[in-house]
Amino acid sequence: MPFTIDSARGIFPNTLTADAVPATIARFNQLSVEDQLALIWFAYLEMGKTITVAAPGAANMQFAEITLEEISKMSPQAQSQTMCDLANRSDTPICRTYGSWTPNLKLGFWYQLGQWMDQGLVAPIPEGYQLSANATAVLQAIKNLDSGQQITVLRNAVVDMGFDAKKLGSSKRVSEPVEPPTSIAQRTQVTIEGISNPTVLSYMNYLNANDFEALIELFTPDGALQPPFQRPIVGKEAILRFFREECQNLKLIPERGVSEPAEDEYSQIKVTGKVQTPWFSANVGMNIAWRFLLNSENQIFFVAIDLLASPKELLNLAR
Ligand code: ECH
Ligand code: GLY
Ligand code: GLY
Repeated sequence: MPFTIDSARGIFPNTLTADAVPATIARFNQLSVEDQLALIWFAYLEMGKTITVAAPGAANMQFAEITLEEISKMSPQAQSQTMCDLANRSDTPICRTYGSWTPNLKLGFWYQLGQWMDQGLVAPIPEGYQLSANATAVLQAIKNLDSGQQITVLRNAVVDMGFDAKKLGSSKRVSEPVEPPTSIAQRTQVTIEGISNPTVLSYMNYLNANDFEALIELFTPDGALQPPFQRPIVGKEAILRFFREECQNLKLIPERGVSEPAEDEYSQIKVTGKVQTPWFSANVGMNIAWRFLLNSENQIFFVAIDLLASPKELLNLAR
């Protein structure tokens, strides 16, 4: 029986993903919006003691600038209300604009607001704000996660805010400019213990070089890519858009892998290693598994990217 995307999702079922992340998000979503904002503020302060966030580039922030300006001119009360609206996913003009942004723009927007709150230019979380008992417990749960899982919780919380992008339609999407790929002379080549498959090596090298046009040609026309904790993105057009909108300047550091034959002359390959996001660079390495399913022509029919439960999972290459 040939593979479907659904059956492909089940390859290497022994892979242990960081379920603490969706579990924590679910608990976070139960909190009042005041608690949500204060909790993120406290979590962000706490994390700032050990890891540094990189400021987004100015060119990347041009699309959020008008909204940030607008907020900076509001009364403190209106500023707090706007933040609550965002956490509430309300239907307001600002929440609609926010909903049209890619994850990086949303993160950059909050990065700027956080700076301004810190400097007293935008309404802060009230001094002495008391988290509810539930919020205190969720904050503690976040503190107990490893740094890669912590930033994933924060990212997902930020991405989910604002008006639901699905209700806006994809034509409204706003993203940062796509930079040209790294020049051939400056590219680095990965090596992966146990893996010589040229498609898998090219996948890593093209992504590291932001060469999305070459990268997408590694996929079958009906291929799919499944980001951590998300449904698969299906088809070359959608995957290419995802690469251009959400995958610039990632650093993939694969370490080891296994390759096995599968049905219908397919092959399944699992690779483990680290990934760095430009937001935290080498400060935070996320423990990642890639689960590839390649067809007989060595094209990618499916690849899942998983955030692993623990560093121990980096050594788990069992089927
Ligand atoms: C303040 C209080 C009020 C409320 C809010 C505030 C601000 C919060 C801020 C948070 C900033 C958080 C950030 C998080 C960044 C996280 C980035 C992550 C990236 C993960 C990327 C991965 C990539 C994997 C992939 C691979 C592939 O092979 C294919 C593509 C892809 C405090 C004001 C809200 C400012 C900056 C987790 C795992 C490897 C799937 C992408
Ligand atoms: N410094 C994070 C970014 O601009 O993507
Ligand atoms: N998930 C891609 C990024 O935000 O870096």
